[in-house]
Amino acid sequence: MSKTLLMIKPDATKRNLIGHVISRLEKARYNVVEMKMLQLTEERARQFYAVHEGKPFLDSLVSFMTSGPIVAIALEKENAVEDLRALIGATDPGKAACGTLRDEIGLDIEKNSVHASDSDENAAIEFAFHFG
Ligand code: 3AN
Repeated sequence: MSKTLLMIKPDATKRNLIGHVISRLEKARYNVVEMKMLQLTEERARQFYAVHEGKPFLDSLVSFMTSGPIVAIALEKENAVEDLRALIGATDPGKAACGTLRDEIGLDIEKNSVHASDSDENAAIEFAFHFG
């Protein structure tokens, strides 16, 4: 078993898609091990996306991620990180494979509904960020 971290972003919480996303995760055999709904501050959002410092989309991304509540979910399954990246699809919903979460509910490259850790190392960092 390995762990990964998923966030349901403000565009999805606003459209009442929390239950839908969790249902997709559970059907894909993920165990929810920790979960919380929260509002990111600008400082915390900048900390989370520190890797994107200097990118032209960072200010807009921080503004979006602080525009409403998010849900942070720690998940457990074999091959958790890689399988979840496959389940959510490409960053740009317009390019996400058919049937992936971002293809299904993502709005655009910024408002793409969900975040998932991209490596075991980042999963551990992001788990600590949300759950200590
Ligand atoms: P992913 O979430 O697929 O790992 P990252 O880590 O490259 O993608 O980007 C983090 C977040 O930044 C994305 N989920 C998206 O909301 C936003 N983002 C990435 N690239 C762009 C872009 N070119 N324009 C606007 N927003 C972007």
